[in-house]
Amino acid sequence: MSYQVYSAPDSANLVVQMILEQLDASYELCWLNRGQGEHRTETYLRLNPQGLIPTLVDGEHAVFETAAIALYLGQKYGQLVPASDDSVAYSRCLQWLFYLSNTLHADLRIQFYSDRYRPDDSEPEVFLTKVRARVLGHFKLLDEQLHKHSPDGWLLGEELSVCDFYLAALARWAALYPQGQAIAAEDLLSLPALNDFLIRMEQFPAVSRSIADQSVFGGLLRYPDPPDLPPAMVVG
Ligand SMILES: N[C@@H](CCC(=O)N[C@@H](CS)C(=O)NCC(=O)O)C(=O)O
Repeated sequence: MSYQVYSAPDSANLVVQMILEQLDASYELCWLNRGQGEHRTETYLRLNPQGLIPTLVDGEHAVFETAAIALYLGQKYGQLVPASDDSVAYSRCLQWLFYLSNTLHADLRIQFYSDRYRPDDSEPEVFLTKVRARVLGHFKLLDEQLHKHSPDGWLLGEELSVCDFYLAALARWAALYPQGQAIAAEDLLSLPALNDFLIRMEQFPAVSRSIADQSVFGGLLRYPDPPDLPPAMVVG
């Protein structure tokens, strides 16, 4: 049976799609038009009461939150997530997955949608500069972690995991959104282990195929290009 992934171009569904591709799972992308508020309809809110993208539907079961979907799929297939009875490896996976979700992705949302978070009396550029510096600090920490397993390893060590696909997408968006005001790609790529990681992640067909499905015809992860679509359809 095929999964349904509620999606918008270059949104967090990209992480889910890359994982499904890597697992060779059958899935269908259900596109929502964010410009027309299709992620806020009553029908969609029944699946994801936050009104955020993505949601994965597996038969009668709907799961939201990117990290939770990643864990659900990895465990279901017994791939890309260490077995839960290996408590050390499993806790390492949870640790980095939560870091990516609760810290990096959460702060990236502030970078993408700074107007929602910025105090009314603060200068937009000053606020965004602070947020970008915070986000870059998170990537530095991740670079140090990747460095421990370089040149052939991944975020958790020797084994590729869902965390790697999540990190790859977060690095792509960090250098892209908000368009014209994102972190400079050169700043991210000056982190050597991260740069090397992104080069290797770009080689996965699961990555290139999934990004192509977002209507992206140029750079994937390192010098990312936005989807070739009207801006209203593409917001972080
Ligand atoms: N914590 C959520 C964040 C998802 C998220 O930020 N989704 C964005 C698209 S990348 C979204 O739905 N944005 C619409 C909005 O914030 O109004 C998750 O990991 O699923």
